[in-house]
Amino acid sequence: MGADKGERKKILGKMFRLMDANGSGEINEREFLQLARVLSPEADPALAWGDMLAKVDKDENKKINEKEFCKYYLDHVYEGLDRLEVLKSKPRALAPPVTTS
Ligand SMILES: [Ca+2]
Ligand SMILES: [Ca+2]
Repeated sequence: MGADKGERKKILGKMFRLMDANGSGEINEREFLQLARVLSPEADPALAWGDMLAKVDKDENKKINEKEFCKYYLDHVYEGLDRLEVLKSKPRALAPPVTTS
């Protein structure tokens, strides 16, 4: 992976905004579950969210803000980003299902 830390931070910021579907500045459980269904349909999203909170939610308010998100992924993980990168090319994967009414 050739990206330096500044570049990674930029990518993480984009990821975060992508995950933060309603633009509130925090990722809540609902936003995460929506994303988890797209990224890992085979995994248990509720478990994944618990795991995410345990690792990333430093102030334990059950939401992930950009600072928590970037810090964790800069310090600990990068592998997952390849999967998240997919969303940049398929942003519609995140859109809520179309309701016909
Ligand atoms: Ca949000
Ligand atoms: Ca938090």
